[in-house]
Amino acid sequence: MRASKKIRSQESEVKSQKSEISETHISGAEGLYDASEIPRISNDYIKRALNHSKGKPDKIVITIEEIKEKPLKSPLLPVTTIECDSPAQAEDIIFQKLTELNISRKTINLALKILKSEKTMRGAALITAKTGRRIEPDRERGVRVSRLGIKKTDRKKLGQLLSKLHINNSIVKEALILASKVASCHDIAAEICISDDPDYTTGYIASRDFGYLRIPNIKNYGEMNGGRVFFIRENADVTALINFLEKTPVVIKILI
Ligand code: WAQ
Ligand code: MG
Repeated sequence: MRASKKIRSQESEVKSQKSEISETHISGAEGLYDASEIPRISNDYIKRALNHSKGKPDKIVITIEEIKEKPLKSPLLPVTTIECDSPAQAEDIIFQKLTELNISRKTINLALKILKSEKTMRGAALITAKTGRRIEPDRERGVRVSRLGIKKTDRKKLGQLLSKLHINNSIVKEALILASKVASCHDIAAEICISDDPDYTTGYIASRDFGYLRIPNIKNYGEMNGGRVFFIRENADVTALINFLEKTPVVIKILI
């Protein structure tokens, strides 16, 4: 599902007084489901698009595609919530954890700049971990991870697991499934995510090394910025990587 709204942005140059129409991203969601679940999920997605803290969309697109290949299986990342009282403290934690994975300070600074930009993307930015090169082909859109899901029995287990941690909601569930697919890719060293929803202030960093690390107060309440950045190994095959993220079906397994 993809929901957007047209906005009229006044051009800055005074001599040309024309205004430009551009589309702003409101909300998106994707998943792998049984055919019998299509009506219910479509309904959920439409409701979500129509009741979003970023505003009312004027266009909602639902795409439904049959998947013929057998999905790959990847393990669910372990979940931890760390104590964090402010965005400044969050940055300290981010630098500490990501530099331990040999991601350079330059790269982390660039990632934070992207996540703080008021121009939000629909997908994720890709940056090389050491040299801090931006490598996604479309910098406005980014790379949208899709074709990811969890089987019904594991979905139930996931609900129980998250209930114990008092975070059993669809925001955490979907983010955790996405982060688990992303972390299963060996060319990705880590991910950082800040929601672009003004009323959701918990973000996360994730990797195969330290799992899914939730960071409360990663941004201040009311802020509209956010996004995702994936830190990529220098010599990664970028085309194959993007194809995996966007096209390869992956089902997340709970191994407990
Ligand atoms: N693929 C790539 N990037 C995405 C995708 C996707 N499928 N979905 C969202 N993004 C990017 C996009 O730039 C959005 O603007 C940004 O991430 C934030 O998306 O455990 O709700 O859907 O409590 O607002 C984190 C949960 C919630 C933390 C993240 O993200 C927790 C969230 P949102
Ligand atoms: Mg959002």
